[in-house]
Parts: sequence; structure tokens; C-alpha cells
Amino acid sequence: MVVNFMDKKIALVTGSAGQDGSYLCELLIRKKYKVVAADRRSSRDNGWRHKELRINEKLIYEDFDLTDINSIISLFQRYKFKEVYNLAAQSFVGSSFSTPISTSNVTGLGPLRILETIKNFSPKTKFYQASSSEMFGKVYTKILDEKTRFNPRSPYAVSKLFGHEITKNYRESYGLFCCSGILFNHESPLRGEEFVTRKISKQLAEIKLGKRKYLELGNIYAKRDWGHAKDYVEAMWKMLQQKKPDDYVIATNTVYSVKFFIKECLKYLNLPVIWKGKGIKEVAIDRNSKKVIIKINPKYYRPAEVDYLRGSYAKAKKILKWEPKHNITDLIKDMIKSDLSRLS
Ligand code: NAP
Ligand code: F7E
Repeated sequence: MVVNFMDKKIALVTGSAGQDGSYLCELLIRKKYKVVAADRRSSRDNGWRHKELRINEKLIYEDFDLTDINSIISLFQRYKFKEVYNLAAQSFVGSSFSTPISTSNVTGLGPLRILETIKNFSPKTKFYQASSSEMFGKVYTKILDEKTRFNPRSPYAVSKLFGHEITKNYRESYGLFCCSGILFNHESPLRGEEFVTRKISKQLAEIKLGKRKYLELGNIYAKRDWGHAKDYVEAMWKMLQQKKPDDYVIATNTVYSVKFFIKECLKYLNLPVIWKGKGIKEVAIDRNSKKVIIKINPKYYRPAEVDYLRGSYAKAKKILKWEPKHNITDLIKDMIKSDLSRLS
């Protein structure tokens, strides 16, 4: 039986338990959607973000795996979706080098499985694909936009590029309403702990509270355009509310190094340090205790690095009327404050 919920709009969010999935579910609930939260089963409890946002009792949970076409078809047989947001992915660039084939299966072929299902069973359903600035990879221009050529540098980025191109292809071949958001890095207190910003905010907060001795990082000279995830999920929703489907860069048009991010966190935590050494010998020494609290570990270097990414959101501003509301300082304060409060 197909569930219709009378006049209610029904949205499917894949990867709902992740950072973006959680904020997007919160936004869609606020906008009076019925939200089907589709996640793969895990023996670990991965519902902590929904609990923090207090949305767990408002969602309809369904088991789902992006590598299993039957689990996708089964959802479409049971619900009449107005909108589908495909956020599920193996999203960690570092791991994609050690698991390239499974990353391609989930992150690359995953969106194609949903597009085929939409084409065959529900061609009026609108589709959002979570594309990534990683697709730009090694760049030769300072500011990147929808017209910049892609040059991916990891199995993750190559997989995202397939997802991006196949989404465009289904729009052009079958007239489906499908959009890709080319999102630059976006972070929040709900960011996974393996990504560099959250690793820094959480581990420095632990050091401040005497619960950890040091933080180990890889290339701290990489530069990124960091926004707040709360702002970015608004853009996803806006893309699907337009008359015509299209692709949009979502970014802040600012760029900072990982080292800058660390320094701002240290400032906010009132942890003064002295930087010494170069390359893998670079360290940060606590001015008060004289102990090394930050060091470099080459195990966090990647086989191919993306050194610099900065995006122009001019098209999103003009058409979607979207602009970032948070800057890097707001973001860092939000992340540190929440890590300190969770730890104490
Ligand atoms: P995230 O926190 O890693 O969330 C991704 C979710 O997908 C996780 O809950 C993960 O579950 C799930 N997943 C992985 N494999 C799956 C499978 N086979 N079937 C079903 N679910 C699966 O990532 P995010 O930061 O929220 O990002 C959301 C999406 O945007 C991702 O597609 C990401 O690649 C893309 N993106 C993110 C950024 C960013 O800066 N955050 C920028 C551009 C694009 P497990 O926890 O079980 O692995
Ligand atoms: O790394 C450097 C690392 O893992 C950022 C994903 O959401 O955004 C994310 O991908 C930079 C890189 O994010 C460590 O080498 C240094 O240059 O936080 P990250 P990412 O690789 O940019 C894009 C847009 C996505 O689509 C992805 O899904 O920081 N870095 N030291 C480190 N990175 C990590 N993780 N850990 C370190 O210790």
C-alpha cells in the first residue's frame, strides 16, 4: 500500500543520521513535511544527532542501503515522495583511498540507483544530489563556480563526479527534476569526529579540560572554504523549490588554512602556544605547561591532496536568494562551545 499522508508533503532523506541529514530533517519538519529518514542498519547507535536536535520522535525511520536497489524500490512502493534528498555516502575522503571500490559503489553508483527508481516508478519526484567541491580537486583558478572544470583527486571525488554527471544526464535525457548542490566544506557541532574541524575542536577542548595530552594532524597548510551546515541545508531545500532544476555552488567565498582554524580554536579556548619546527617536525607547545600539544603525524597525509578550495555562491545568491548567515568565527564558537559542554 502506498502511504500518502493526505495533503502532507513527504520527503525522503537518505543518510539522515549524518551531519547534513540531521539538520535537513530538522528543517523539513519545521516546514511541515512528513520525513522518511532512511539509514543503513548499524550495531552502533548512530541516532545521537537526532536526539541532540530532539527530532527522533518526529521522523519515520526506514532501513535502507544505497548499495541495495531493492531497499530503494521498496521505499518508493510504500511512499509517494514529493522530494528525495540523497545525502547518503561514504563521505570521508581519507578512507576512500583505502576503500576505493566500496566508496565508488555507494558514493558513485548510489545516486544512479535512486535515479533509475525515480525514472521507473515516480518520475514527478524531485531529486537532490549531494555533490562536492572535492570534484574540483587540483585547481588552477582562485575562485570556483559552476563553470569551473573538474579535476578530482581521490576515489571519493571521482565517485561524486559520476553522481554529479549522471544526475545532470537524467535531467537532460528523461526530463526529471534533479539538482546537484556543489557544496563546499560545511561543518557544525554535529560534524563527524574524523573530519579535520571537529577533530580539532573536540580534541583541543579535551586538552583544555585535561582529558587528552596532544592532537595529531596531517597537512595543516591545506586551505578550505568552510561554512555552517545549518545554512547549507537551507540551500538544498531551496534548489528543489525552483521552477527549473539546475546545479548550484554553495560556499562562503572565503578561504582559511587548517592552521588558521587551529589558531582560532586555541584563542577561543584561551590556550596560548608557541609554534616550532617545519614539515613533519612542526609542533605547538603550550606556553604554560611547556608541553607539546599539537604534532604532525604523516599517517594523516593523503596520497593526493586538495590544497585549496574557494567557491563563489553568486548564482545561488541571484537565483535561490541564498547567502551564508554564519562566518568562520561563528562556526568555531558554535563547535567549541558544544564540545566543551558535551565534555563537561
Ligand atoms: P556524513 O555525516 O558522513 O553522512 C553520510 C551518511 O551516509 C552517514 O549517516 C552514513 O552512515 C550514510 N551512509 C554511508 N554509506 C551508506 C549506505 N551504503 N547506505 C545508506 N547510508 C549510508 O556526511 P555529511 O557531512 O552529512 O554529508 C552529507 C552528504 O553531502 C554526503 O553525501 C557527503 O559526501 C556530501 N558532502 C558533504 C560535504 C561536507 O562538507 N559536509 C560537502 C560536500 C558534499 P554511516 O555513519 O553508517 O557510515
Ligand atoms: O579535510 C587536512 C586534509 O577531512 C580537510 C568531506 O565532507 O569536505 C570534506 O572533505 C583538509 C584536508 O575534509 C587532518 O588533508 C590535515 O586537506 O575535514 P577533511 P575534506 O577532505 O575537505 C568535502 C567538500 C566533502 O565533500 C567531503 O565529504 O584537512 N587535514 N590534518 C586533515 N584532515 C583530516 N580529516 N584529519 C586530519 O588529521
